[in-house]
Amino acid sequence: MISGSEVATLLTRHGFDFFTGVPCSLVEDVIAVLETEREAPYVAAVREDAAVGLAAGAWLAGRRPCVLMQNSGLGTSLNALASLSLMYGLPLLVVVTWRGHEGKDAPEHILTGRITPQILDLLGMPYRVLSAESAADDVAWAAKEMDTRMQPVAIVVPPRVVQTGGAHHDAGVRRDAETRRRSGAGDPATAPRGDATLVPRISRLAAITAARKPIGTEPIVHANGYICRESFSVGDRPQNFYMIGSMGLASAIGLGLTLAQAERAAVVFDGDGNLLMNFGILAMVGGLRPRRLVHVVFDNEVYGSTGNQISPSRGVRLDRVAAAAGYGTVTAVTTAAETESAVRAALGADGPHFVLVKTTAEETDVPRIPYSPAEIRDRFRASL
Ligand SMILES: Cc1ncc(C[n+]2csc(CCOP(=O)(O)OP(=O)(O)O)c2C)c(N)n1
Repeated sequence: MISGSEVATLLTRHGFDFFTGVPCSLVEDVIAVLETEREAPYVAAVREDAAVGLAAGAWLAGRRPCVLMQNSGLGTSLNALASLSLMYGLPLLVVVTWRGHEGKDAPEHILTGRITPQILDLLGMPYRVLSAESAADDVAWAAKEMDTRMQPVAIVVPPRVVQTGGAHHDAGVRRDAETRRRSGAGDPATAPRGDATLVPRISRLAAITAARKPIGTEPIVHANGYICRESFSVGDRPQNFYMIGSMGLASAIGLGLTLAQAERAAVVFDGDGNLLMNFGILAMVGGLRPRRLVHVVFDNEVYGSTGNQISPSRGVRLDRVAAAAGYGTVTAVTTAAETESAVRAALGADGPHFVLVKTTAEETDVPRIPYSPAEIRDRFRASL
């Protein structure tokens, strides 16, 4: 195996000087190093296609860009790659992780894993599969190839080629401290107005536990990643829809539920990264104003499920954006008691409701969802 910092060094040595993307745990150690690059720190993009757009702008302005993404994000960025990078001929290195490699992975990765090389072939993007032995050659090849062809090329990263887990815990602790510092805890003079009350105090698990208390038989649609898993560990029920893929779409599913059954409350347990990937949903909710939608966002200011990379929510009050978009009620809370009473109030009144729960980046060791996607689907639908 090769370390994350060795990969980062290879990239910078070959002149890559603009890094962006959406994280995948297979390259968490690489991103952890790139986030601390002095000259050009990794830019957290809200979607993979936005990252491809950023890279286009960076190349036009004289940089040598690299986008890091999970292969699920190849789907998200197909159009940006086809009708921006490939059409204009904008050089770019896409580092794509290969989840679902050899059919061994969580269900959401299997199909995309099987067709990852074909997607690149269909797009006409040359690629190499990274190996620890050939890594230096692979990066040199990519740098040369994208310049001579004037187009995007890819390096595909299978599991167990780049070390992972080295940066995970430290990053969470470091970012919690940084969050407190930036939010002005103990330093009211530097706190942005109104933000001092939003110092994270509880873990996401404590927040999910509190939010679950007032919920009876109402359906909950969970965003992918640890939000699903921690809520499952608090208590499983057929009315829990566990989104194990399709990052960003839990809110859309919840909106669909309330549009189809307007009298029934529907709760969404979202993450900041998930919401940012589908930010336009706020405008749809604001425009459609479904009365019984309760949109709860557990905002730990990081992509917790993939290694605690900083998320853009750090600098944005998501609750204020929701208020501006037209939600009926908007609350921002930081304690378990406030979380419980905000969700209780939302369930008992007309909305649409938005509850922002600021949480720490702490993560609990919880099991994966044991059900197949079809089981999740069938018991959830029957419960409605
Ligand atoms: C299109 C796509 N890109 C990347 C991923 C990898 N991924 C899975 S969960 C996750 C982080 C979710 O972040 P957030 O919504 O903030 O929840 P948290 O894990 O922090 O609780 C990411 C990046 C994915 N599943 N799909």
